[in-house]
Amino acid sequence: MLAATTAPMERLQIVTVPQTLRLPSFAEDVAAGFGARPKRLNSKYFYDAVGSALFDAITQLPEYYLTRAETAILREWGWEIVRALGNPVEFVELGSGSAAKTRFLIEEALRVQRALRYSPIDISAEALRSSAGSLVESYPALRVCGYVADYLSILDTPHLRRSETMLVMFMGSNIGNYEPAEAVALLRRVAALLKPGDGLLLGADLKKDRRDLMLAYDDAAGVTAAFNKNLLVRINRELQADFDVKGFEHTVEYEEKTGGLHSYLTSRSEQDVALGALGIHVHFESGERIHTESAYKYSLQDIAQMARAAGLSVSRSWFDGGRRFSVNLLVRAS
Ligand code: AVI
Repeated sequence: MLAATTAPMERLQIVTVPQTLRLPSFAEDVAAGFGARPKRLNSKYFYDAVGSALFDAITQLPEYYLTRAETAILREWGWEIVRALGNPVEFVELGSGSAAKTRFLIEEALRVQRALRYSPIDISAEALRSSAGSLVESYPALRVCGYVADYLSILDTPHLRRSETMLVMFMGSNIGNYEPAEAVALLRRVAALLKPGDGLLLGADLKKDRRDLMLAYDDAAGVTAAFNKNLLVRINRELQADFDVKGFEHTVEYEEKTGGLHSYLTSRSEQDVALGALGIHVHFESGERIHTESAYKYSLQDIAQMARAAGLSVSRSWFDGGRRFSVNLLVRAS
């Protein structure tokens, strides 16, 4: 039990989880991606300091409805969401970022239980320290145990094994940036963590009119284009490459059948680029595309199917007023 007078810093713990699995380096991934046909770059590399700031700007754009719609759901239905599993509950959040939207759930949980433990996981120590610090300042009955870690690696460690009822959150349609088979594999690993009675809260963007989707990923002000092209700026800086960033265009394509919104960097002309650190030259034909991101959109049936394939089932779903976005409570399939 937390004494009401416990100082904020005594309710905050940050653990840095060492990477056990050796993941390919940026250089290795870039070399493999440019060696592949079609050429590709992994969207996880968007998020250097500039890319993270550009993503924050994207979330404020009039065309990018996702963050606003998810926030509206948590604001309106947070009370029902935190009561859906039974209390007391504790929260774990995969890829917590600023944790701004999580506040709605924290506040609701603290209405029905005296104290709450929240375990945010984020790869950025800076984002984690700043969000966790401000949360413990705001809520005297909140204890935060944050993990600086890649959320994929921490799933296989004992850090998240809890005896209390646990609500694991994976919000913001981050699931959509995984290929369908990878998304199921990821959910299966989360499912392995869940005890009977636990839940996974999954934010997932919904299939909708192609024009709205294309605009959300190719906004009029060009912020998403800059976010995409920043990958080339990063490669120039970190891998001593000589990309002429203006020589590439941000292009998007929506594949209705799969719900895949694909982003590319398309070469405006035939050109050769040197990647100094890799000791290679990469040739681009005019119009040749580098695939940089897929953002999958789902029907309710797609979400149910994905959950089922991971050994989970959808217990409840909540929507914003325009039914553009969904927040789903997944539980272990019995
Ligand atoms: C982080 N992720 C859920 C965003 C999305 O909507 O797929 C990334 C993004 N890419 C372009 N705009 C936003």
